[in-house]
Amino acid sequence: MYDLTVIIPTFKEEANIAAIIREVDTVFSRNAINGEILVVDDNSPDRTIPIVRDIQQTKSNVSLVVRKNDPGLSQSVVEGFHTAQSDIFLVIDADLSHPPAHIPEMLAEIRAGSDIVIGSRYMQGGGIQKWPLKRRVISLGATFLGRLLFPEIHDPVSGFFAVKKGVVEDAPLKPRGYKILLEVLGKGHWKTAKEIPFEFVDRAVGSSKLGLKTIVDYAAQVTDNARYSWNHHDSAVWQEWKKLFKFGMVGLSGIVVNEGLLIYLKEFVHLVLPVASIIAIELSIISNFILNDLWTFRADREEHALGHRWQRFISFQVVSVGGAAINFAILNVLATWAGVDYRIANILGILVAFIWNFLVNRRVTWQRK
Ligand SMILES: Nc1nc2c(ncn2[C@@H]2O[C@H](COP(=O)(O)OP(=O)(O)OP(=O)(O)O)[C@@H](O)[C@H]2O)c(=O)[nH]1
Ligand SMILES: [Mg+2]
Repeated sequence: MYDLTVIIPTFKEEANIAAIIREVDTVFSRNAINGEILVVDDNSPDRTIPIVRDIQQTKSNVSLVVRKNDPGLSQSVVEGFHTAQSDIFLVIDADLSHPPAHIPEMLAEIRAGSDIVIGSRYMQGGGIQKWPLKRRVISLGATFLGRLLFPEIHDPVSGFFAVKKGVVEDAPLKPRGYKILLEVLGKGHWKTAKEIPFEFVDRAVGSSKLGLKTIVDYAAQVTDNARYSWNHHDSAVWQEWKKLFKFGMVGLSGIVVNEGLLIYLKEFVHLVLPVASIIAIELSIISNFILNDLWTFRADREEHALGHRWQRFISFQVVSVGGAAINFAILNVLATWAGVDYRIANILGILVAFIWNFLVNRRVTWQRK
């Protein structure tokens, strides 16, 4: 039994396949990893298959699956999951875009307890070298769509990731298109995902297969995962959207608290408006915090990185002031300079502030360890 299986999906990679196998194998020996290299090829018409067969003569840890039906990158990776001879799978492109030097770190994170480890291009320390603008825009669009499902994950469509066997073993994956990670996140059995930054290197040789069909397939895949979560309430997507919904309900309750207190303090306590308003705003922030802490993010309570309720409160307070400033700025800029009706401008301001509040509080105030 191997420690790890590195799955390399290939189609027409004769220019890269020997180099990627060599690099991965070097990383294995330098780090004392007993690893399997599993090439899953879609019956490439070029020399990819004979090259791998040739390497197999001298390296017993290199396996090859040649697929004849239902070609596709995601399908090949899933076939790799079912063929691999270990309990940890790591998927890597053949074209040297994903540096094999990160493999030991990803393996270590899995061993330390993460169910999924993602090589991330879109977090601090990560990046993409030499991509034309068009590719960047398409990739950012795909990433944005993916983040609607997984707001916590910077790069939910990376092709460089590791998973425990148990995550995907019985998962009802519907592999199609390019973004197999999204499918694994949407339908796999996992609790913890860890991202590590890496620098994506554009392929130097060989041909790219990205086309319009890829984009259409991807949109269908996102929709399918959203639908799946609607029927599977233990899925990561459902859990995340539940938090967003609760956060929204708490926000609405805050408006009621704010308005009610304002009227009470002004009419019955006879405070002047600015004072009454400040008190009403602050108390609604406090009540929002208490409800979010006890209800919205209750499921994460054992795992808050800000362990003390006071730390979370201070963070929430700062983020809320930022949200109010965003609301104020959008209202005034749109209404004063862009001629937008102030009531509509305010609704837009509230919406943007709400999204800000949710995303930042999710990532900071109630971030998980
Ligand atoms: N088995 C299999 N592998 C594929 C298929 N399409 C792409 N691959 C492999 O999947 C990996 C990623 O494909 P790439 O063509 O590099 O995709 P990309 O990185 O988005 O685009 P470029 O690097 O610009 O080509 C590479 O190892 C390809 O050989 C396929 O249909 N079947
Ligand atoms: Mg590539």
